[in-house]
Amino acid sequence: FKVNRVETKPYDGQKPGTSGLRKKVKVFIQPHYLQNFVQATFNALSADKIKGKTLVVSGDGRYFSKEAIQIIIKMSAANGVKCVWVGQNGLLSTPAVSAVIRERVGKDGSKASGAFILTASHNPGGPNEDFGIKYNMENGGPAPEGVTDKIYENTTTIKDYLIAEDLPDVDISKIGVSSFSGPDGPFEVEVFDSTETYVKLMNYDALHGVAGVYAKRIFLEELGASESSLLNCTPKEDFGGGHPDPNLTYAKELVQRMGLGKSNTEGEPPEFGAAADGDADRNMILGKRFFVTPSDSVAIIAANAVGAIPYFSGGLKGVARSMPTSAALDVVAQHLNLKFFEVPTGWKFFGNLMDAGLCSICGEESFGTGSDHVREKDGIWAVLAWLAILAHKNKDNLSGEKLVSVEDIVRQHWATYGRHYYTRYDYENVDAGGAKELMAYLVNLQSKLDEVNKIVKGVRSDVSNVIRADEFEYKDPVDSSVSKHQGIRYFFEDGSRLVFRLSGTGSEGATIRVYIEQYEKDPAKTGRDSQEALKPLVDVAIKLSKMQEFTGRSEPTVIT
Ligand code: VG1
Ligand code: CO
Repeated sequence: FKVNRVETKPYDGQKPGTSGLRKKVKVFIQPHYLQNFVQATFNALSADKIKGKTLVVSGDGRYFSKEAIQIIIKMSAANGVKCVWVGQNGLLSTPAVSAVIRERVGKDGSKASGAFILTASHNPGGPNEDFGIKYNMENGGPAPEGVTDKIYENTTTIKDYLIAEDLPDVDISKIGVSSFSGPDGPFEVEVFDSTETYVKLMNYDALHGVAGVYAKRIFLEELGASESSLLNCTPKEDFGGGHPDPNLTYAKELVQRMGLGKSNTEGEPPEFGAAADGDADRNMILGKRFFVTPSDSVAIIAANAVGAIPYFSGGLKGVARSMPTSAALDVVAQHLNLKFFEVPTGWKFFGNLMDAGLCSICGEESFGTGSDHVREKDGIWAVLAWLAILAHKNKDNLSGEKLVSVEDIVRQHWATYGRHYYTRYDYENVDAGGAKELMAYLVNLQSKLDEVNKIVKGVRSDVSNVIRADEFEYKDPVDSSVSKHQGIRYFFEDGSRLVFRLSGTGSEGATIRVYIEQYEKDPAKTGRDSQEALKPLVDVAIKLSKMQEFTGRSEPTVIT
């Protein structure tokens, strides 16, 4: 093949957000749009990460993925990449890509140096919905801000990109190697089984020992034998028209089967249910008629990991959570005397801690949970971790007579550590100007606690005083890089907290997220309905932020 240099002009707004660049498909299919971003990425990386190296390209299979994969293959060839690995049909979950970068070894003994992941995660797909792309580094984790800033900078000045236009399209539906010859020598595309590396890793991490009993039972006997245990397990370009986001709103079908929805008429629900998002890095854990809050989930996994999960038998190096995630994990870290870190929203901040051996388990309130087996959050891993814990709690009870249920485990946890009532209100697709004004208003207000408390007391006299407020800023303890403006926090005297931030994953308008949290230590009071328990704080949050004035919204779009 030959290398073509194609002239182009910058597009506005190619700034990677919390997790890569996400835009409407209509935006992505504009001439040179994807190409600009891919070349900007190549240019942001040093030559030793590209020339003669292997890259992974795959994703969640959403609409436009197939075309995008062919373009990236041709651009990789032209930029001196030696080999591109593609999961069969272009499908690899986000954690699987991470596993492939870290574990998979090519025929010549070399590993991949990075990956383009094609996903917009929990955002809907299809011709009128979202597409997305992000770059992961050689550690298997998302590119750090230093790199994404550089990519963005490059997109604003780009003049041309390199592509091998005459390279034929590769059939990505068939496993095998295609070889080509270019100006720099041979170039290969290897299509491989999407599940191989990841499944091997999962076997090692979670299915050893007693967990295997449950895994076999659930994944082989129940799931394997009866298709009815699996919902929506055929990947579709538009996710069946739904929101591929595992929460109580969008995973309706599962929620009803677990006895949580309104129409629970089909008899006894199963003991355990779980859902994942489009790229399988998120998870929702459900017990029979019971929802596990993601912030509790990571705390419970951390509290039980040693003993229940063989991978952690040597102990935990430390734990970490994103800033808006509840402090349930903090309490576990204190009790177990573990290193603890609070990072900004988004998985890219956990990777440094893990690479430095400071963190074994981490999570986010947004249905993300993971460990240092890869450098992404991992939905299937979270499910296996829960199954391992269930198995462990029931290890003397294999007849299942006195089953310790998901609900029992959570309630026991609350009894030991106290409960963090938690909810998140999302105001999606609000006017970007209004959202900015709201945030600016809160930043300003944050420095005037007297005024804040006057407002708080005016709304609800039964809510305690705000004793501290700030705009969250993070200094990475490993590389000392600083991330500013990561959300506004109001801390209350009784340990409650309100957090406001703007989403960085949307593709239209702005999304305001309000995170509401209240700590209850008294075991007699940990069993309340969370929306009811949090009502006073919710009222305060809405009034304090002048939500209705700034956005015109009287109700959130989604409550989780
Ligand atoms: C959201 C979540 C964040 C998560 C990110 C990517 O970001 O809040 O916790 O890491 O999505 O998840 P934001 O900026 O919209 O709040 V995924 O499953 O899209 O890779
Ligand atoms: Co995702």
